[in-house]
Amino acid sequence: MIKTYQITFLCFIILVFTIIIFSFTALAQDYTKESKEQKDQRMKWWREARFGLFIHWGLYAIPAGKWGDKTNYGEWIRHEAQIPLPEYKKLLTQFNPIKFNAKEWVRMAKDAGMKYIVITSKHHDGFCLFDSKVTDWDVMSTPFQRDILKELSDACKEEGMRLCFYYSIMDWHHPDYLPRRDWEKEQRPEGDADFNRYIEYMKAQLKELITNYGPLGILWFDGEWENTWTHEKGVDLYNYVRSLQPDIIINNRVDTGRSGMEGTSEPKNVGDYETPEQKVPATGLPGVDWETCMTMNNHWGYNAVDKNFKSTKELIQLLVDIVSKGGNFLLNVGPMATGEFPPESVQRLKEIGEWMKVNSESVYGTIANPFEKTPWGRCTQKKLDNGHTILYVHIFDYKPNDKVVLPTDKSPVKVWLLKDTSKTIETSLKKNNLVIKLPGIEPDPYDTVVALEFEGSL
Ligand code: H79
Repeated sequence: MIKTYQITFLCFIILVFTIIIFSFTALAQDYTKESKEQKDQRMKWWREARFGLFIHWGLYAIPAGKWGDKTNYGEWIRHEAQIPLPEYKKLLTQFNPIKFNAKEWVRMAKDAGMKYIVITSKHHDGFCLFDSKVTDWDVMSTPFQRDILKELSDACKEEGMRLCFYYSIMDWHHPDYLPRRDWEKEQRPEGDADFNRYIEYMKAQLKELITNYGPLGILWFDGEWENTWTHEKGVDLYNYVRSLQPDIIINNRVDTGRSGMEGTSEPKNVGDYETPEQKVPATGLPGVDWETCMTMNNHWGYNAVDKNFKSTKELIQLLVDIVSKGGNFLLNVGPMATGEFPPESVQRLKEIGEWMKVNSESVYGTIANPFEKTPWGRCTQKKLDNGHTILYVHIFDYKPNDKVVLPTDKSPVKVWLLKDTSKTIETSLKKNNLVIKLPGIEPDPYDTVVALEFEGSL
């Protein structure tokens, strides 16, 4: 006879085993092995967005690029000017950006036509723009004492903007991070530094970022190139972040193996997209997702004397060039220590927004140009549900009454000018080319866009 207590005991054993097995499968979940459909679903918003705002902000905004008699520093100032940690820590007492207004920042991005914001939750100097319970090296230790990322997170939710965080793996402040900078090995001896303990610190912070400010769009890692970071650690961190928010997007810098500023990785590397920095790949990166990040002037962090800003025309044409090659554009602003964007950046965002208001449908949700050479500008295209294709012809150098030639022998079913749909535009086929006769209108100062709808693909 089986006794009741024996049954109870058996049930208990089965329960324990089930729990053990379940927790093992949960622990072992490998998010790098998803199907193409699953990844397509996760990347959907990002592929449609095409345009985002990068924000580099931290203590380095206070010196604004100046240290001693040099003025060409940015967010790397502590390393480049070799500022000892106790000296750099003094900036903490000066951080008080009373003009910071999260809503204004988000509105500026939104009005510029940007669909996501990536902000430095922690840059290489280790300073955190959020209220972190695992360090005092954060905004709550400054006179400002406001959780900047919380305010941004609330503003983004209100405005329908995707919030994303940059997070540096390299950390010039945490005692457990290794290696030390060459120049500070004596000032900051390694002592009993333990890199695995540093990884636990990162994981605790990433959990804070995702649970207190999320759901997030992207985790944008950086500072992964020092020899303490390995492929295995990258895979583990990727899976850890996905386990906290399965649909989050993570850039390729979570892993090793990046080819410098070209930003591409090897197939074995994890990460959802490639990250060219300050450059646009000549013919895009076919078959993979990628995003070019770029500064508006020569620095990521605020530099008071750097007035070498790209013009609005250059910025819009960069956006169109990148999108025509199938990439996203992450354009940087380095806010000042007051909490405001530099006026040059504000003006450019505004002007980009005015162009986007009329032309954004030629950017959002479009895919790469079908043609090889378009000397007059760029093309983007969009597939419609009915099988039709809209081709957006971006004419950078518009001359009224001029002709633009497309290398296709297809005739469009519809042609229109985005900035003035009342204008009729004639097209004709000549020797396997489609010729568009431009109307005699005032050209757009940045990029005049003509849309053509075709049956089927090009
Ligand atoms: O966060 C931004 C940069 O701080 C970071 N990535 C972007 C998104 C970055 N890390 N490394 N690099 C960029 C390239 C390294 C450049 C260096 Fe230098 C050359 C580091 C020291 C000499 C650039 C130039 C920074 C200081 C001077």
